[in-house]
Amino acid sequence: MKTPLYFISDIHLKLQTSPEEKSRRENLYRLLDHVRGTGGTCFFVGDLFDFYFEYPHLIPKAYTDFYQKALDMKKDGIELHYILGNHDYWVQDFMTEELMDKVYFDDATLEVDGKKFYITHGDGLLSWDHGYRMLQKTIRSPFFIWLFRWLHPTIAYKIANSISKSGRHPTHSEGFNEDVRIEIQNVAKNHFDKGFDFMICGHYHLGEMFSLNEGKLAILGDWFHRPSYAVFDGNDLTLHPWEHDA
Ligand SMILES: [Mn+2]
Repeated sequence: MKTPLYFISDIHLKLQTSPEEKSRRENLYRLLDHVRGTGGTCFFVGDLFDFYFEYPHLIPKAYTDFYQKALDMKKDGIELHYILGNHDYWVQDFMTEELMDKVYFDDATLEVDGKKFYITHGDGLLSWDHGYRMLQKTIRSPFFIWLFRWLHPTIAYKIANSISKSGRHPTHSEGFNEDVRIEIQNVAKNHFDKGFDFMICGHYHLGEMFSLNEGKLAILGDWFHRPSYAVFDGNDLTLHPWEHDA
């Protein structure tokens, strides 16, 4: 796998266009152009789309410019890896065969330049979140997906859009974030004890990096408030803000 490896998550490309969304995408595409210039590899660590549900013959049109960007990157030999999140789990062969080089329906583990990576979107990791894990199991089950696919796409996307609009991007209390930090750090220490060097996690929108035991944990940020990315240069993993005017 070609270094540098870039990791971004929680971009939540929207189904609805707006001036803000346009400028968010332009900013993202500047980073993707940068990645392209380095000849490295790009990892999307979940929730790339605010909602993605693919049908055997249909894909959502709201992301056309992204598809184009991804295909251009692939043409230049940039490998695209996609760990699915809780907003974009429902991919089919357009995503797995056409757009991405590799799609991970579960956590990803890999070894590059002698370093071992554990990469996860991270939803369902919190020990107290039993209700969420049950919901996750349900909406990822083949039966649920089969059932949802029978809805007319306009209705399916309307439902998804209203759910997405209601509970989106709550700013968590500092107390909650601190609980999350402790919890994910414990998960990471476990992986480091088993020989992993780096853990990369999305979903919690923190944009923070921690050195623990013998390893490093990156909890990636979202692309609403402070866009950021993590990069592995072949030796070390670091986290950086990606500014609009950088
Ligand atoms: Mn998520």
